[in-house]
Amino acid sequence: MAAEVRTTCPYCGVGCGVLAKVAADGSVSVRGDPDHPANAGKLCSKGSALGETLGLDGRLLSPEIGGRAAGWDEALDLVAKKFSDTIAAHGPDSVGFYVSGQLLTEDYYVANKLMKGFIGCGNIDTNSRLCMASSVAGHRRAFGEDIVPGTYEDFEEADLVVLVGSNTAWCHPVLYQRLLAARTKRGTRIAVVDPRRTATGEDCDLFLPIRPGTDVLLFNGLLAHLVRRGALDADYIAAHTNGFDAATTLAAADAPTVARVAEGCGLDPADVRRLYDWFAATPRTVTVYSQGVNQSAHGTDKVNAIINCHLATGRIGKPGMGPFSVTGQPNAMGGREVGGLANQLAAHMGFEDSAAIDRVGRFWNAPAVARKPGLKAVDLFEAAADGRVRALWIMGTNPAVSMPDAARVRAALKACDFVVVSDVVRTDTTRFADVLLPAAGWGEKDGTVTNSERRISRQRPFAPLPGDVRPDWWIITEVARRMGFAEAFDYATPAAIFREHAALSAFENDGARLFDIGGLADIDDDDYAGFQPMHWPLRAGRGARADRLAGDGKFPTPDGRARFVAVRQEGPALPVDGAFPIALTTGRIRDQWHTMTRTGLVPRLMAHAPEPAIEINPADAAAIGLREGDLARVESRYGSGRAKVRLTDAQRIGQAFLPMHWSGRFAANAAAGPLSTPVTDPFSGQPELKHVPVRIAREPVHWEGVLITRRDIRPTGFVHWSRAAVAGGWAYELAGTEPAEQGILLARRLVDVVPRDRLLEYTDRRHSIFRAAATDDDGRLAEALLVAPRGALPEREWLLSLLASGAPLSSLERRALLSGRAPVAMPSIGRVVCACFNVGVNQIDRAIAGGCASVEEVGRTLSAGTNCGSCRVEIRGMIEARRLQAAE
Ligand SMILES: Nc1nc2c(c(=O)[nH]1)N[C@H]1C(S)=C(S)[C@@H](COP(=O)(O)OP(=O)(O)OC[C@H]3O[C@@H](n4cnc5c(=O)[nH]c(N)nc54)[C@H](O)[C@@H]3O)O[C@H]1N2
Ligand SMILES: Nc1nc2c(c(=O)[nH]1)N[C@H]1C(S)=C(S)[C@@H](COP(=O)(O)OP(=O)(O)OC[C@H]3O[C@@H](n4cnc5c(=O)[nH]c(N)nc54)[C@H](O)[C@@H]3O)O[C@H]1N2
Ligand code: SF4
Ligand SMILES: [Mo]
Repeated sequence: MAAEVRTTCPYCGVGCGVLAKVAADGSVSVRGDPDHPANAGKLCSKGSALGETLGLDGRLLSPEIGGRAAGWDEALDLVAKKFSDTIAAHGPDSVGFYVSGQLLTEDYYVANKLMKGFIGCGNIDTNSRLCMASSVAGHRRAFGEDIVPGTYEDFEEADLVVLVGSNTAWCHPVLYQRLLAARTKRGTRIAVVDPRRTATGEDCDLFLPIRPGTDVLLFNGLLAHLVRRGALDADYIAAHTNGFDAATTLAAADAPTVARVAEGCGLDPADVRRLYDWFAATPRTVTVYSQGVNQSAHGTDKVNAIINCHLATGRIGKPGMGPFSVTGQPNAMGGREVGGLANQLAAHMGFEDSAAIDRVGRFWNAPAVARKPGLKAVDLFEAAADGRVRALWIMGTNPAVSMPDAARVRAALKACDFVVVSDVVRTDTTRFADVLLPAAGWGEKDGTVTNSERRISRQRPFAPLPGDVRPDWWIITEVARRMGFAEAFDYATPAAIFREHAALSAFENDGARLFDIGGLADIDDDDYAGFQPMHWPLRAGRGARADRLAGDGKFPTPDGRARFVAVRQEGPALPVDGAFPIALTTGRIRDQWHTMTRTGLVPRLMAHAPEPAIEINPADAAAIGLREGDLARVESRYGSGRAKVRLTDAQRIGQAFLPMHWSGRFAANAAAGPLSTPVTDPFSGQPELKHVPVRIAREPVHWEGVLITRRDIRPTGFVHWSRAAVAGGWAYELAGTEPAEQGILLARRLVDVVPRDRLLEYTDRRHSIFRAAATDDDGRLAEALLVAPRGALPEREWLLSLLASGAPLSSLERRALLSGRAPVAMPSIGRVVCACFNVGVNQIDRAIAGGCASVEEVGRTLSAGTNCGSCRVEIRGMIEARRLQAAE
């Protein structure tokens, strides 16, 4: 049996250690690494399904030029020539890179060095612009450098954890489970500030359903309250900070009373007071924030409003205390360290300081080093649209889906003269590539990532590179060599790149930059191979050091003091109005990762939420005339989309939520990107992805269909379709506004390729019902298509079980096919709640009815909730609902 390889999960910023093992048949199994300090052996539903995402279906296996397969030499020569020619004709500002937190630090480092050092332009930006830019800007304003002072242990050593705009239960599940475990032990209080009652908000001690965009007011009110109560650390403020008076004066004017805050934030004054009292009285307080804070037109101010409260109480960098920005992507932090943002240079040095620019230029031996920031993501695509940027290289991100105003981004990709895309699979973005470069994916890549708590870990390969696939660092350095920069990009291994990156962080660094990993500048190949997860900083010759930063009150500003930033609550950049009356927010669901390129392939990850759904409050739905399961049309000023309606009182009246995940490869038109606004925060350039005014209407659906098939197809011509991976193939949901007879004709085209003699068909014209089924050579189910008027489709669970079983059909089953119904009744497990053990809502219901009165008892009976724990909140809700029912 092959040995287990120690690597890191490629999903969220928790950065869990993973042990991967390849079996003799090539299948890969994973388990949590018990020795990794981030997760101590735990994995969430996504992490534990990693082994199921590694098939070669859809993989890019060779370079392509204009859609035809090409060799590496030809593709690399062309990329280098087009970039060089464009720069020669139009200057360095006419090219750009758009990169990603999916890249490893070594990939990121060479991409940044090529653009900023040798092309001599700042035009390299990253999808972290959509993710962490406001935190970066807020940290730099307050601390002078982009530092996250705390560690995950602070979650466990705190007495109060305030989660702001963070659905930690679903988005950082293993960290959340650590918090819950600590709560059981020490009685930690958890407060959640989120407009929606998320899974995180379901299980907390205080839930504040804040009016979207008003977090500055809430935290200004807190600062004013701390002043009024005298709950300040006056010594700390005097010794270690600047700007206290200006910030508190503005906060007091902005948020003079609890009543005013409650009114502005749409909250119950008693809840606001409770939060303030808890905060004032609890030294060990951690305030955790992510996209509800960052993705806002006022994101940077939100970050500083939070940090101000921690500075005022001296609660930074000490056990159980601190503001804590949890990062999204596996290597969002590594990208920030190398300078992957257009307004950063490298190794936490910026463009403000000409000495720093010279220093980086000297270190790289790069005479052309960029002297000014480049274009940030939204502006970069705008420049591609209007011809200022003529050659664009996209690596490891899917902007045709994930950028705001995505239709405009697609138009920009079409308009741009030369578009290169490096990706692992085909995506909505690769369709626009002039040159497509097949990159190594997780399990093949080799390098480092940094998680939310500044811990550097290794991603290690355990599978060979398939086809002609190459790692990103290799692709980038090959292009650099061909552009004439061979000497500066002469690396044989990722370890060599890492050493240089470490050396740059320490270069002429007398302690002014906290990001210093000079202690690793001489790491040899063996130590790099065996590298154990470590926090930075790791200075040369410093030996043991504290894991937290700024605990001594010293900050990387010129005078060593942290800065209060005076902020004021601004009105919404884009208020709702009569034409677009609903405030739409977008974000994540439990088992999907971004544009679904990996998690969308795993049946058990699709089962929790198989269709794209817009969540709205029943009162709004009633006013619009929408019922559960209807198809809604959602329109903003930028674009439109369609999704199924999910009614929930977790959503407040006047607000709606759409997941960001469903790309054009998974649904006709259900992406959040085209609806979202490109309005950005003035300091960070981060777009306001959490708020856009929309209107919602009911689509008059006349027919619905479902196609269960082994084939991977892309339906066209339908008003709506979406698909979910199921065991053995795919299930396509179809819906249309045309009369049902027309729907039948349209849907029937999907099985046109099936040989006539294979296809069994049944038509009931009077009721507009159509059914078709086909078996393959071995007599196994290959296709089943059911079409019926709205609401009249039979259950599909039986057909799905036939596809999953892969066994030849019995004659009884074959005869039953056209009824669409099982020949013998089978109990349905219902919608899957526990993705780890594939346990459905009906099974849990039955277990509760049978006497299970706690989440633990359900776990003992069905195993549900006993692995990653992400579904425990939902199970608890079901037990609670049953108890209330019984009491009525
Ligand atoms: N399952 C899963 N996990 C993931 C990811 C994934 O795709 N899937 N992606 C990873 C990445 S890259 C990221 S960046 C993180 C994101 O992790 P999170 O930030 O936790 O996730 P989101 O769902 O984007 O947004 C969080 C919450 O912000 C709330 N919100 C909206 N507007 C406001 C507001 O004005 N104020 C406040 N206080 N809250 C508001 C939303 O209702 C939402 O519940 O998740 C990471 N983890
Ligand atoms: N409306 C709305 N939009 C959002 C958000 C939101 O909340 N709402 N959130 C934003 C946030 S926080 C984020 S982080 C972004 C994420 O948005 P994207 O970055 O577009 O999302 P992914 O699906 O993670 O895309 C990563 C791509 O990289 C490829 N890939 C994976 N590993 C590698 C690799 O090693 N090398 C290469 N070359 N390719 C690789 C994958 O196949 C995939 O196509 O979305 C943003 N967009
Ligand atoms: S919490 Fe889940 S997605 Fe995040 S790193 Fe850990 S296993 Fe991966
Ligand atoms: Mo993100």
